[in-house]
Amino acid sequence: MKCLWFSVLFVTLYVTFSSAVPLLSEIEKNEKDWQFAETYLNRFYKLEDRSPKFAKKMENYVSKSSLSDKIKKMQEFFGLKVTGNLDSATMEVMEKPRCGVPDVAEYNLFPRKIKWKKNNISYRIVNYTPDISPADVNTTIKNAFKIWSDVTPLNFTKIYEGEADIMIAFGAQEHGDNYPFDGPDGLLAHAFPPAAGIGGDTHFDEDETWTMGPNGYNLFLVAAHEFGHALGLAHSRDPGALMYPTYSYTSMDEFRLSWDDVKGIQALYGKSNEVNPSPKPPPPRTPEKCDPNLSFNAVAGLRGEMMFFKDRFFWRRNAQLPEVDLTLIRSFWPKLPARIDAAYENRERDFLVVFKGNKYWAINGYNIMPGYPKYIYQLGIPKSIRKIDAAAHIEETSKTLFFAGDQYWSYDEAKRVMDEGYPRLIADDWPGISGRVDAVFAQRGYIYFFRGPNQFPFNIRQQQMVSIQRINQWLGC
Ligand code: TQI
Ligand code: ZN
Ligand code: ZN
Repeated sequence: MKCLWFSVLFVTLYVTFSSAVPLLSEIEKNEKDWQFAETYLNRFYKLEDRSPKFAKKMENYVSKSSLSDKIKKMQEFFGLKVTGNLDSATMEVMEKPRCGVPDVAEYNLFPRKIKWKKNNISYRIVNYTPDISPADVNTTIKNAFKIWSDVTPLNFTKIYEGEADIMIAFGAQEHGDNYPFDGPDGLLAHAFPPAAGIGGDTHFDEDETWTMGPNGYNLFLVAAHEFGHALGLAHSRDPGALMYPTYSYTSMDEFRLSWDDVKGIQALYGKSNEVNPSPKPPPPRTPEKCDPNLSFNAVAGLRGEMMFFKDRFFWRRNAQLPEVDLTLIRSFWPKLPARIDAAYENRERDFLVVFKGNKYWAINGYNIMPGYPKYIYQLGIPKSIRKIDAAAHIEETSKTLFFAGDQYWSYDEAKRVMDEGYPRLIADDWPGISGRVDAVFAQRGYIYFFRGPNQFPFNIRQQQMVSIQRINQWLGC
């Protein structure tokens, strides 16, 4: 696993983003590499303003960073020599296919697997934020430790005086460790890797607004992430992991450590030694784009890109970019559910429509339009239909097709009513497509039916299927 020295990395990050940026040395290869690198780095090392609140906080980390900074960040992440230059070793990593295999883990440990050499770890809350009641801070910190003790042999004990292994404090600007905070935005918190003294200590920036809910910064989420660092975890490349370096709000009772987080912490401390653990669902795994058994929940266009929805995520495919981008649905649309049933884009009106169960949402950009969610029966789908399987908008006719079971409906977007004579059997009008579908997508005279790992492109005008293909071809596999 690629390793990161917290202090070296932290200083590098801090110095990198605050000092004059060294000019890039002569590009060792041709212009093509330069453009490839820029695309790669913008794709993988740029915190766009997706979760409006948090990304703004990170902007002094990223938006001021030039390409050289992004190259440094990428070199740090992959354990390469940090030069900021586009050297051959760096190009080699960028060109390596990022196509994962089903059990790849993306977590990272600090160098030499720094860890606590004991299982009983003490913590002390040295002071409190005025933003949250002390009782709620106590509960939140206890819960943030519990997510890690639940999956390891670790026990966390709170002490009220003296030196604990993990000293927890709120502070602003320079607060005693030469890693000053920076006022609102930017740094939110930091934690030192396991070691005596300052090791494990975790500090929260008092200039942030700490909350128990979705506004400001959720103390539970940030603390859970920081305690991952305090136990020896660096950042993960898995966008579904708590240790992935991007904030996206989840309520405490919905929160689950990802499979990648659990694998990472158990690589350090082993599994929980609880004798009769209450049966718990397995930690959620992030879908692998090249998994031969992959299936989609929904497929839709979005402003020229394609969106492939799966579980909590979507892959975003831009035909101009070499790689698809895996993102948490909630980092774009915090109020949308995971595991959606169907989605389509109405390009004429520039909105995306997402379906789950008997509800649907109309989305414009990052915003859910007022008055949503609505109920699918309001579109004219019978109340007996509890959910739809797929939806596709056909631009040429401005009709939207809804698929449920072995039936489908045609909705006239212009008149905003369901067409007469529906539902019809899918098999009658789309020969070769028998039974239910996972997702449907229409573009340029073709309608693509997705079922399990296969897709069935259909030529609409000729009313015939043209081939059977694997769905992960869309994801570059
Ligand atoms: N603080 C960084 C962090 O805790 C400090 C840091 C930067 C770091 N690079 C590191 C720690 C590498 C260990 C290894 O990640 S932060 C998040 C995010 C921050 C960021 O204020 O940027 C969270 C604090 F990005 F994951 F949301 C908490 Cl949850
Ligand atoms: Zn500090
Ligand atoms: Zn972090």
